[in-house]
Amino acid sequence: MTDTPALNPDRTAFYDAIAPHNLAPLWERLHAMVTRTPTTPALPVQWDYDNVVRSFLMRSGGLITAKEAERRVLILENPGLKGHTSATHSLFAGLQLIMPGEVAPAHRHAASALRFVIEGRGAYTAVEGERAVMEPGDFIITPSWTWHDHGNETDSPVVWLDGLDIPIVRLFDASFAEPNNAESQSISRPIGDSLARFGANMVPVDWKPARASSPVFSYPYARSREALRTLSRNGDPDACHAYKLRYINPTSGASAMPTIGACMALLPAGFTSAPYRSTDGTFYTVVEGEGETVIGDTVFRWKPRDLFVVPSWATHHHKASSEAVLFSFSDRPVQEVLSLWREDRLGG
Ligand code: 1HN
Repeated sequence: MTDTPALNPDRTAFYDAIAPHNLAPLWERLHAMVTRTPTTPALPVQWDYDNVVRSFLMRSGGLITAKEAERRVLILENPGLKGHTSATHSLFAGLQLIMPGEVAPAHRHAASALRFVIEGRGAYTAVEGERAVMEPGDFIITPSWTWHDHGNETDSPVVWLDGLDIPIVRLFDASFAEPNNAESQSISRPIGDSLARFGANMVPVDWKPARASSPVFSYPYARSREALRTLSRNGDPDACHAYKLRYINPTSGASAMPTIGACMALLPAGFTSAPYRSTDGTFYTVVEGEGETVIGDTVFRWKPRDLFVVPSWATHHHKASSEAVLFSFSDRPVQEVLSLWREDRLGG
């Protein structure tokens, strides 16, 4: 590849002449578009939940009700993508607050959403007629076009991380949304029903999948944590990932939702990961422990409930000062299906 040709008056006049006809010269743009390695406007960024974000979130609780807001969410917006309402180029992240006695009304949309419970316990998300009661560290999905509403019948605020594929839906101009007639959808199945049907390495005999996403809506933290604890006792950690498990659709082994992949990792106390990069810009939140993540020249020190972004292809490593648990999500399943996903294990 050669450098972009220098501007000259004849060429400028030519570009001006063709522009009204909806024509443009590729040779002026080619090298910015077809880069040798990934470039992204997304920046490494961190949010301190306990000392910064939490008080703003609670203030928003006094400004607007969940009902009026429809969803009372503070957007975790990447400073390199201002105005884009997204945390990475392809994924939205936000923190949703639901106060005691509130309901976030039922709706459905083409976008898929994950919830990861940050603070408080006992609120619920209802998905397709089944409530999931939320505990810190639980991973809950609302797949594309499924009815969902949230409610908090406890006496404390509840906060969760929302991750949505909104920018992917926007890329394809494929957004649909619909409100439900009822504020809360009617409950047709008892709590725990989907986990009993699909979460015991069994499925109901003769069951056929109706959609690509997981029929399990709630992945309780207690189960994920126990699996990681056992893994960490049974073998050596991976050099780049330590002990890392991927949330799956148990009926297919694919990611829980086709557009968003999510994982939980346990880093032993004192563990330093080998440098790593991958094409999926990744959103992290800290569930347990303290440590730091070094992204290029940026060092983020973290503690429970902190949130941070590792942009696409940014070389990074983690250091855990105490035993730590990290939850993360990215667009990796989309990139894999499109044969775009790549990783580099540097020194691991
Ligand atoms: C949404 O519908 C929810 O259903 C949460 O809880 C966050 C962010 C952008 C667009 C729609 C929800 C959202 C959202």
